[in-house]
Amino acid sequence: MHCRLIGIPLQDGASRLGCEMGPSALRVADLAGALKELGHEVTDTGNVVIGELPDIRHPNPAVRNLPQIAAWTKLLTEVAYREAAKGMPIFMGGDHALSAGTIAGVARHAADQDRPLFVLWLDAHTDFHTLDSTTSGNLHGLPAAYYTGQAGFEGYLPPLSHAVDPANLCMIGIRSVDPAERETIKRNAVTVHDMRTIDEHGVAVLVRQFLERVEAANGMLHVSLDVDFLDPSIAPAVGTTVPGGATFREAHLVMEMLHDSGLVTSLDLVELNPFLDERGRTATLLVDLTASLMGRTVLDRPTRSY
Ligand code: 6HN
Ligand code: MN
Ligand code: MN
Ligand code: MN
Repeated sequence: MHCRLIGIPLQDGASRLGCEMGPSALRVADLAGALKELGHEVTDTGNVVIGELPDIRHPNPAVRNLPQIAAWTKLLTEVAYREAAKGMPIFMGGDHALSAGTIAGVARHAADQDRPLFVLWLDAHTDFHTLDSTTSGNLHGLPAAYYTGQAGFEGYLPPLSHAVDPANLCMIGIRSVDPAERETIKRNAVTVHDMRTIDEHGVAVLVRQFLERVEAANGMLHVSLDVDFLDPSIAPAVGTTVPGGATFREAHLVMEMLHDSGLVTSLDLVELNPFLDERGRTATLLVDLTASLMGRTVLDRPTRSY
C-alpha cells in the first residue's frame, strides 16, 4: 500500500487550542516508521495551509470561525480528492471539522470509480449538528451533517459534489448526543451504535455486520477516528473527553478487523491535542492503532477473522 500522510493543522473547529500540533505529534511518534516497518511505501506530503478567508457570517450568533472552516473545507475537499487517486490518504489532524472536507473529497473520488463510499465514524459524539442547531458554536460538532448532505449549509460551506448516503454511515462508540442531533439522526438512516450496544453485543459483531455490507456493495471505506472514541484513561490528549469509551483491546480489535477486511481506502486521525497529552502516550496509541489497521499482528493468522 502507498500511504500518503497529509498534515492538517486545523484547530478552529474546537473550543480548546492545541489540535494544530496534532500532525507534529504523530510525526514525532513515528507514524511513518511504523507503516514502513509493515512494508508500506510512505510519502509525507507535509502540512496543508489555507489561503484567504471568505467574508461570511451565519445568523446563529453561537457559530465560531465559520470563514476558517469554510476555507479548510474547500481546500481539503480538493486535497482529499487528489490524494485518494494516488494511494491511501491518512489525514493527520487537526480537529474533527477537517472531516467535512476529507470525506467530501474521497466521496468524489469513489464516485469516479463508480463505487459507493461508506464511512465508519469512531467517536464519542455523532457530530451531526447543523449551523442552525449548534449551541456551542464549535464546528467540529458538524461534519457528519455536512457530508451526508443535510440542509442549511448552502451559502456557507462549499456545495457537495457527492454526499455520503446516510445509510452508508456507521457510528460506533457514541455516548454524547445533543438533543438537536438526536432529531436530525432520527430523520436519517444512519447506523448508530452507542456504548451500551457495544457492552451488550461486543464490538466485533457490530463491525462485522457493517463490513459485510461494505463488501456486498463493493464499497470504498473511509474510517474517521476521533481520539475521544477511546476511554480517557488510555487517551487523555483530547479536549472533549467523555467517560466510558472504548478500551485498548476493543479499539485494537476494530482496527485488526478493518485490516483483515481489506476494505479501508482512507483514514482520518483527529482531535489529538498534544498540549493535553501525558508524555506522548495518546499520540503513540494512535500510531499503534493505525499500525493495527495497516497490518500489524501478534501472530500470522491462517484465515481472515472478520
Ligand atoms: N468532536 N456536541 C458537542 C458540540 O459542541 O456540538 C460536542 C462536539 C464534539 C466534536 O468531538 O469532534
Ligand atoms: Mn468527533
Ligand atoms: Mn468526539
Ligand atoms: Mn452541542
